[in-house]
Amino acid sequence: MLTNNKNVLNWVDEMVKLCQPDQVVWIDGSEEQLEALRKEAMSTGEMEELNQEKLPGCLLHRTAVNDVARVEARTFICSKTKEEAGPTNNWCDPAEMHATLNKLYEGVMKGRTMYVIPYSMGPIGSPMAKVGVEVTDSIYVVLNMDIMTRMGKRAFENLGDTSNDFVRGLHSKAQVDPENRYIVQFPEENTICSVNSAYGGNVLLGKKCFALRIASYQGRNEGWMAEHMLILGVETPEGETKYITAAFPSACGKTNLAMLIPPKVYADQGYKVWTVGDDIAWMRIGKDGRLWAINPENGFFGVAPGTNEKSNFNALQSTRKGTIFTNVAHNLDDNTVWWEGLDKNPPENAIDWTGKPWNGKTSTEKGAHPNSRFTAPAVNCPCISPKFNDPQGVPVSAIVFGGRRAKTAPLVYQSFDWNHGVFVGTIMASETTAAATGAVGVVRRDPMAMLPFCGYNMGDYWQHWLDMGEKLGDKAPKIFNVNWFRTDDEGHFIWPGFGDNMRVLMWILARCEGKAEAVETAIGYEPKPEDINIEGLNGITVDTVKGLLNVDKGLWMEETKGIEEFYGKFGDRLPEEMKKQLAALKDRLSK
Ligand code: GTP
Ligand code: SPV
Ligand code: MN
Repeated sequence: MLTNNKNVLNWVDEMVKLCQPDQVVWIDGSEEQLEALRKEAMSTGEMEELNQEKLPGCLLHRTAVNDVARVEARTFICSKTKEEAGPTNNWCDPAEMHATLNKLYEGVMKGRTMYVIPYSMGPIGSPMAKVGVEVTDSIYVVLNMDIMTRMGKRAFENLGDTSNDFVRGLHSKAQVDPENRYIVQFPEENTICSVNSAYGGNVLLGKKCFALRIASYQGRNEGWMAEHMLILGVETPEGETKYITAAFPSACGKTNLAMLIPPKVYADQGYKVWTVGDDIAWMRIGKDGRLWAINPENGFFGVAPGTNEKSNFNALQSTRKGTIFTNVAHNLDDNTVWWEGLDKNPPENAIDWTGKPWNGKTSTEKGAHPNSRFTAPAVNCPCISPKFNDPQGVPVSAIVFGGRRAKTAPLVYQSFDWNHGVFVGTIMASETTAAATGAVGVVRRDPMAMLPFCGYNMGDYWQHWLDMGEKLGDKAPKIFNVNWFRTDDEGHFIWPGFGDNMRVLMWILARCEGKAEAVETAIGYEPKPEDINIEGLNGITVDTVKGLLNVDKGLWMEETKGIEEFYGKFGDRLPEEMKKQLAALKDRLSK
């Protein structure tokens, strides 16, 4: 036992009685204990050790083929009332859900070990950090939580002996039965229950379940924000760093933007980019009245496919040691890993993500699952911010929303003010990706990239954004929207993206400092095409940028119909202000 906290001890006791494990192991976070668990996982085949010269400390894991992404249809917010969960969440009466779950958990760990993982979301000792305890029957979960959080005995330091302020997380892989898979948040009970999955976001309960679903609920009650946002810093040649947070839906480029390498035109001048976080931001108003952000995580659970030396050098570097790879291809020639988009030289002698022999030169099947991932320690990242562990976090100058839109959304635009910026966040839509099960490439509304992650009524969440803006007043960050994914008539991306996205960030920061001009359009302020720096870009002219910034009023009028329909679901929970904003947009479009 690592704590005297009665609330923790009582809850773990209850979980033991319910799940009936053969033994209970408290995870202290020591290297010795972790090494023993790695050895055990390797002996059972749950994990495979990779080439220790090329990839020291790296392991490979394959999940069941039916268990490769978040399962939104089986994810529930069980607040006391359906109204509180709102129209965008699956809901079930908490008592009924507990009854269903308890049947699945009863005796589920017979013959297994229960691991008790204390962890901190946020730097230990940070006023923003929060404690969680996850019990699980999966070593994969323990080893991933070690990378993704500050785990072990030190996590209890913040809690003390009497506090009840910790998030309870019960996970069992059970039989990995998709029919009985549940990912359930009980916001009022500070509790998460996950069963019958052993994949990423479904089971690393500190991540989406706690740091977004439960934390968004806590943030509303306590006056702060939990957002699906990366955090990056841009350092000028003079050594001053400005911070930007950005919310894009899953697999829409957060990790890539957070770790971008400045194009030559900026690197030569001495600009640098620093990564604070790649997926989640917790933000509160500081003593100076500005908005401050921390990354509650300690590692990156990143999309592998498409990651390469050129697209994301820093992410690739982050995965060269101490990393767990999930559902990538296994190159048997040198015992390393491969995925689509890593290089143009797929291995011939390999095992694909399903565990079958695979020849990358001749096979028409993919070697890695499109949602295959790496779990990499943040300390590995060459551009990790010196502020990464700062308990106060970093001050935010700009908030950026974005998604995958082939046509409608322009490369970049700025909101007229905070409330209009909140509106811009609520009308976000994006093409779906492989990060969740279901169809890929379908446009769906995804406000603030939080559709699958908001732990309460999304109408109230929008009101919370409005309230935060009122508190921040003129110290509020400026709000923008970007789209790297506009396509030409052949379906090719027009904008080069990746590191070149810095060209857009530079306009954004210039706007925050009042140093760039803008053109007023029906949807917001846009750069003059010549104000996006295209020096050194092949095939991109001022005219290309002009095209990327084009606002098609017809398409946008169509868009307002979708927004109206979506808003309609919220009834009287839709803030009046959003109705006004929509009416004003229609008005501007019709002029
Ligand atoms: P989650 O971890 O699911 O939250 O994803 P994410 O938002 O961090 O997305 P990530 O950066 O991992 O990128 C997902 C996919 O989008 C990868 O295949 C990238 O190669 C691709 N991508 C990222 N940035 C860009 C860009 O600027 N342009 C284009 N065309 N593709 C991009
Ligand atoms: C996402 O889907 O937004 C992820 C991956 O970051 S997961 O942790 O599976 O949610
Ligand atoms: Mn994410």
